Amino acid sequence: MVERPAQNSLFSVIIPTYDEVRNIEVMIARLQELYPGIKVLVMDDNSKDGTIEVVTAIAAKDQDVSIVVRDPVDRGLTAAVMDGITKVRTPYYIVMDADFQHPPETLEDIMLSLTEGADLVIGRRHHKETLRWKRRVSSDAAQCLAHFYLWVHRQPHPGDIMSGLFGAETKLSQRILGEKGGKFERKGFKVLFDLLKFVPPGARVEEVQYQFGDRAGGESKLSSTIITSILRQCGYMGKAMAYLADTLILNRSGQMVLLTLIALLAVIVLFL
Ligand SMILES: Nc1nc2c(ncn2[C@@H]2O[C@H](COP(=O)(O)OP(=O)(O)OP(=O)(O)O)[C@@H](O)[C@H]2O)c(=O)[nH]1
Ligand SMILES: [Mg+2]
Repeated sequence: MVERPAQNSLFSVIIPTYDEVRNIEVMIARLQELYPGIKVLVMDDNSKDGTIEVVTAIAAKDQDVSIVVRDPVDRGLTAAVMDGITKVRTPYYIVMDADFQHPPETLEDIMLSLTEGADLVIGRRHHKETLRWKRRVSSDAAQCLAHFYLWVHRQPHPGDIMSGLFGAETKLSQRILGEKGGKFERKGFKVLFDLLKFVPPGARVEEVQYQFGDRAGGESKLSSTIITSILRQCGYMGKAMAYLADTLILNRSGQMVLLTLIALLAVIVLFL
């Protein structure tokens, strides 16, 4: 628990949701128990399972909680988080999933780093034993590729670029979105990668470790498009590769092989 509760009101937690009725109420309650006074902003993409009704009912009684139900035409995890960031009115925000894979307790470390002057704090997944091997290979390949891309462009390249748990100074992020938001992969899943591409020189980027757990309830929303979506985040070459994969109608395994090959190439260029 944060020792100085007054600090909590400096933070908004942005939770993107799609069909999270089995998690969201417990998650909001847990956050408020740990960090009384913290703001919670749920960015929902037209859930059909009652998530909207549950959060709307909480928000009606609690001014610290709000929900935005987004335009269905613009559905996307990255788009939801981007819109959330532009709506934040507190000095800092933290993005986290609804399904308890990001432990609410880890927010305390992120909050501390931010109040001590960090501009962007990234939750680095500690254990990934819960991932099946196929997911782990594609996750590692994507990390390598993103790492290489950021290294080439002399941008910060922390250990877990694919993390969905991160916090930042609000004004800086809003400035990045205002200037570069058009270059973000709105329908993508990895908004942190896009943010890192445009973090200004000298920005203080830090990491905190956390234990990546199992989804508490409900279903994963990750789709097979994630691999080409990450490729599309890697400049013109990446976009061309993604186009190639889509045109050749590669299945997910084919796309995984392609991504792994490109990542391998990146590692060779980076280290040899
Ligand atoms: N607003 C919005 N939220 C989404 C969308 N897709 C996923 N989410 C939310 O984003 C968070 C992460 O989604 P998950 O499906 O858990 O993805 P993941 O954690 O990478 O995958 P798993 O490890 O399989 O759970 C959850 O809170 C989801 O409800 C979307 O299209 N729009
Ligand atoms: Mg999840």
